[in-house]
Formats: sequence, structure tokens, C-alpha cells
Amino acid sequence: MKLYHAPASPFVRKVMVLLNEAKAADRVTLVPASGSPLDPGTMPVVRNPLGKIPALERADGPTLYDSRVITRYLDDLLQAHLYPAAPRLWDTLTIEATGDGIAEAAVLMRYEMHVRPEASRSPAWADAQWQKIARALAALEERWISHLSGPLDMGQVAVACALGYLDFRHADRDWRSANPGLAAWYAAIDARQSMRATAPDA
Ligand code: 99T
Repeated sequence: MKLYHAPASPFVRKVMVLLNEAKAADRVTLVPASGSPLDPGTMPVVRNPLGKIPALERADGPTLYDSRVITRYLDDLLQAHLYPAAPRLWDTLTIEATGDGIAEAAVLMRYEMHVRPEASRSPAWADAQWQKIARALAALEERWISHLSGPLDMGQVAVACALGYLDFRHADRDWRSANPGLAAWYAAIDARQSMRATAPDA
């Protein structure tokens, strides 16, 4: 299998963390890809018409895309057991969507302030994205710490990858000060081998 990959992407990182947790990183060949909404660059647009990564090329079926589709597929293929049975599954999927939503808003902020031409950038629009992130972090802090502290699942992985991306691209926003419980949880999960092996890079 070929995984279209960039070391800065929190969505690619989710897939890489799953592969590391399943001790199966050698099952995929990494294909470097880079681009943005303004310039698809080397993004696999033929494999994923949306021009986004991750995308997983398979020998025996169409290319899979959107990180959540890829992680469900690999979890099944590798029997990684990172999606629990219902009813716990519904909490896991909601937390995964929250982590992905944080990462999506954070990537949009990055594109707005670093990719969009300087004259048309909107700091107010970027701040509005940060308000979504702040609300999502508060929800994790107030409602989900107990689930996050349970057996490892893809909800936890998605949140951990999103927080790693906040540190990587938006360290000035200091997400920890308003969310001490989440900060303590993140310090522990970030020490896992699967997280250390996949830390973002420019
Ligand atoms: O939007 C684009 O044209 C290119 N962007 C991407 O491919 C980003 C890379 S993170 N990936 C996604 O937006 C995937 C989102 C999708 N819902 C999923 O797979 O879960 C790049 C971050 C950075 O360089 O700072």
C-alpha cells in the first residue's frame, strides 16, 4: 500500500500513529506530497479529486481518502482494535470528530495567514476559527477527560494529533493555560512510542 504523506499533517499523523500502534508501519510505502488549496503541487489529485492527504492507494481497490476512512480500513485490516464496540464507539467517534475538527480549523488558520496572499488575509476570520478550537478544547476538558483516560482508541489519537498540530503551528495561542486537565492527559499520550515516532516536521 502507498500512503500519500506529509510530516506536518495531523491527518496523516493519525494514520501513522495507528500503523505504529499496530506495529505495521512497514506495510505502507510513504509517498511525499505537498500542496495547498491555492496550488495542488504534488498532491495526488488523480487518486483523490479533493487534492488532500492522507490518501491510501491499495492494490485491490480504489484509493481511500479522508483520514477517518483510512483509519477505519486499517483498523479492520490490521485488527488494531482502536474502534471499540458500540455503545462506547459512539463516544469514540464523537471525540474523533472533535479532534479532527480542531485540526481542520487549525489548518484553515494556517492557510489563511500563510498561504492566502497577504493583502487579502483576514485575521478576524482566523480568530473565528480559533474560537471553534477554544470551544472544542473546553468540551474535551469539561466532558471527555474520563473517556480520554480509558483504553487507547482513535478518538484519543485524533485529539492527540490535533494538539500536537496546535503546538507545531499555533504555539503562540497557548491552548494549555485554559485546559490543564487536557494538558496533563496530552503529556502522557505524547510520550507513547507511536507519538514520538510521528512528531510533526516542517
Ligand atoms: O486543502 C488542501 O488543498 C490540501 N490540504 C491537505 O491535504 C491537508 C493537509 S494538512 N489535509 C486535509 O485537510 C485532510 C482533511 C480530511 N478531512 C482528512 O483526511 O481527515 C497540512 C497542514 C500543514 O501543512 O500545516
